[in-house]
Amino acid sequence: MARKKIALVGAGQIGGTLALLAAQKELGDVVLFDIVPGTPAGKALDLAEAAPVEGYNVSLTGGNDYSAIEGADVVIVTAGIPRKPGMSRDDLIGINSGVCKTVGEAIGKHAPNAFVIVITNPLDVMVWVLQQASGLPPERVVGMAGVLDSARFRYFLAEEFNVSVEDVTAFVLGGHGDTMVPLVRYSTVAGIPLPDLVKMGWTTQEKLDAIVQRTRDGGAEIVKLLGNGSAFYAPAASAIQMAESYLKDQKRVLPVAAHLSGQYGQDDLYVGVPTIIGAGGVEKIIEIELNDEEKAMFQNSVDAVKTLVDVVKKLDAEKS
Ligand code: A3D
Repeated sequence: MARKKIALVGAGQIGGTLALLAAQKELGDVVLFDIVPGTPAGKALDLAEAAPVEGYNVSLTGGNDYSAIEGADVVIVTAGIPRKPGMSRDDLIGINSGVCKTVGEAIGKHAPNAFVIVITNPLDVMVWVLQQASGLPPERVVGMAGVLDSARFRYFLAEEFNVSVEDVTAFVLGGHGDTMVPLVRYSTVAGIPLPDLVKMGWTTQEKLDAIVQRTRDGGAEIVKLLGNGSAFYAPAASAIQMAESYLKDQKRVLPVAAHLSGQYGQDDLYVGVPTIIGAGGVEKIIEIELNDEEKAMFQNSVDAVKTLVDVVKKLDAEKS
């Protein structure tokens, strides 16, 4: 069986980490693309030279020409600029929407059969831009955010309860921004919902509320600590989990920014929802029941994403 091909558009902090993880898991041959001369080829060569030590049997190459991504099975997009301290994800919209349009067109031309995972911020609207520009079917273009946001939530909960991260499941809905909705009711330790754990005295409501807020601010916490750039290890690990589920048809249930066409009462909008990811891409969007409070929080998050879509539409209209 021929090896799969994984194209990484953007060879920065996340791009390089994606390449390492994809190689270590032997998901397929890896090609890095970037507009900066030398960077993708340099990172690819460095990682290829680690192969004899790490023992991975994949090829790693890099280039500055879009022909490099030709025929890719998976494309992961991190092209653009990251946040600096004091910036919100939304401040990136002007530059990154232009980048995602160019990248989308290139994917449509060179890798039209790929499963595409977008990471560039502001996430939900960037996936929307890229899908439109690519012409690929929406079930094969998704955004990575929910896996990361849920992972942060899981890590904080595991720390609080002093249990393995593996036994904590958590759900985060909505857009990847300050309005994201960590769903306490649907988050558990070994199947025990968080509200029950409060009743059992494992934690207090105040501590749980603080963890929810820390999850919402998870990206900013790292941006502040790093001082120059944003998180990259956990974002890369999260996108690789999505790519693996697609490539191996694992049918993992993962929260991703998926294209809604009627689900959750939304139309032609990308936003974070639980999905099943398999060989068909987004094979199913799972519509969970929300109570009134959760519905209001979800709607607030959806409205924030819609506002950004309108900003992009306005920018486009000004250009044409
Ligand atoms: P960084 O290390 O700056 O890498 C971005 C790379 O994109 C650089 O190497 C650039 O040269 C390259 N680039 C810029 N324009 C183009 C273009 N037109 N074509 C190809 N490559 C280009 O950033 P990073 O890797 O830390 O972050 C990448 C993106 O991911 C940023 O927009 C972040 O905000 C975003 N991000 C998202 C999450 C989510 O959870 C959604 C988390 C962390 C970062």
